[in-house]
Amino acid sequence: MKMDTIIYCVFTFVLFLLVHLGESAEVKVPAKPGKDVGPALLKAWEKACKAKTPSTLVIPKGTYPMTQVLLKGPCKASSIELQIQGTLKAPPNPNDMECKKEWITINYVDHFTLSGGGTLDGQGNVKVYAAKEKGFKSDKLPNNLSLNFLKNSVIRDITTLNSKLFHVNLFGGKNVTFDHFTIKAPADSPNTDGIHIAKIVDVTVKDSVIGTGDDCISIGDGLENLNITGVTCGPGHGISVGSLGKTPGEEPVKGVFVKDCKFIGTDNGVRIKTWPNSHPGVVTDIHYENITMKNVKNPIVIDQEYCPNNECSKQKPSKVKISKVSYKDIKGTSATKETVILACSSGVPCEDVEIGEIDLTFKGGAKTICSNVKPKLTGKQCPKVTCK
Ligand SMILES: *[C@@H]1O[C@H](CO)[C@@H](O)[C@H](O)[C@H]1NC(C)=O
Ligand SMILES: *[C@@H]1O[C@H](CO)[C@@H](O)[C@H](O)[C@H]1NC(C)=O
Ligand SMILES: *[C@@H]1O[C@H](CO)[C@@H](O)[C@H](O)[C@H]1NC(C)=O
Ligand SMILES: *[C@H]1O[C@H](CO)[C@@H](O)[C@H](O)[C@H]1NC(C)=O
Repeated sequence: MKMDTIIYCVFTFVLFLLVHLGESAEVKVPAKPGKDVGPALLKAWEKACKAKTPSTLVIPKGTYPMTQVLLKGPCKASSIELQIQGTLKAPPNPNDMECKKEWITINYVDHFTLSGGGTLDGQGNVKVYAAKEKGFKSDKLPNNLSLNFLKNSVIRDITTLNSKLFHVNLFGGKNVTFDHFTIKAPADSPNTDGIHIAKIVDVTVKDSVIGTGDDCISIGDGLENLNITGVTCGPGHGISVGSLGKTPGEEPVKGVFVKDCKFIGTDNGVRIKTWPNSHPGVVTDIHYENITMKNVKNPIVIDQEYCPNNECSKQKPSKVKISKVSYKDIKGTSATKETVILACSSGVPCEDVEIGEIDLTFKGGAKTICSNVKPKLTGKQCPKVTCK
């Protein structure tokens, strides 16, 4: 062989290595219709997680039952992706799942991506919801998707359907983004919060559609820096900070920006709720901008006497301090006359609340209710906001 042929071959080989090194290896999860895909997924995950090179696990198109799965990190590779292209179905009967576990749990992974355009069907069907209404212990019902201590991770192009409880529980970690995420459950399914987020820093939810029987997004304690943009919520109970103050030692909620969102037929729009007679807490730096309401029962709410089912005493005020809240460019229609409710705590009044341009209409006349707050008015408000 001539020298230049050898050089050419070596050169091509090195080039090949350079191109393919660092590229993610695609691994097809051997999923079979009618067979629990959980064990196959777990096996593929464990292998991918031990490997030093990044992998993409693919669950192909098709419908597969899955009982339960826990995917654990930390992983060795710099990144790992799970592409769910098909539909995964939870067991229809909650008794067939281990009650202490969630349906799909993903823990302690850095640079994780969940994508693929597929569907997670919790099968929390009408029967389960009816059982829950009749007192079936709801803490025995699994959440759909539980994401704990993820870092630098993305959940993209995934649909979750009819969870038996919260659809997504995002807990702990840093820098997680939901993008083109869809959640669907009936308006009358109890406690099926869309995404519950707590004790985490830097979260984005964007360009997503959430319809459910409880809060579309609920924000628990210890959340810092959350951006929600381009989200459509409805049916549901709106986007809520809280409820807070019920348990001792709650960490502050700091920095929530809700922008360019739509609420359609929801019970509330943007809401902050805290329990009366509560433990101390802090909610600060919460901003709402460019929000459209369509037939929303209470578009703007601060409720510091949140007390569903009379589970508490309203005799003592909430001790959760709310400050630096702004509402700008909030418009549309209300389904009740109480369009703006700012019911702050008499113990720790709200501070630094700004109301810019709002235009919320109700046939027969909209009104505002406020207590223990003196908002700064910076735009044109309809209805008029008068707080004494
Ligand atoms: C957040 O995570 C994304 C996705 O992994 C990554 O591209 C981005 O660089 C991370 N941001 C920071 C500040 O680390
Ligand atoms: C959210 O937006 C604000 C300002 O719009 C920005 O300062 C912040 O870094 C963003 N947070 C995330 C998690 O992207
Ligand atoms: C307001 O939000 C809507 C989406 O609800 C978006 O289409 C529009 O561009 C936003 N307007 C501005 C001024 O950002
Ligand atoms: C899921 O989140 C809920 C809140 O979701 C949490 O209490 C529970 O431990 C987690 N498990 C399930 C089933 O969600």
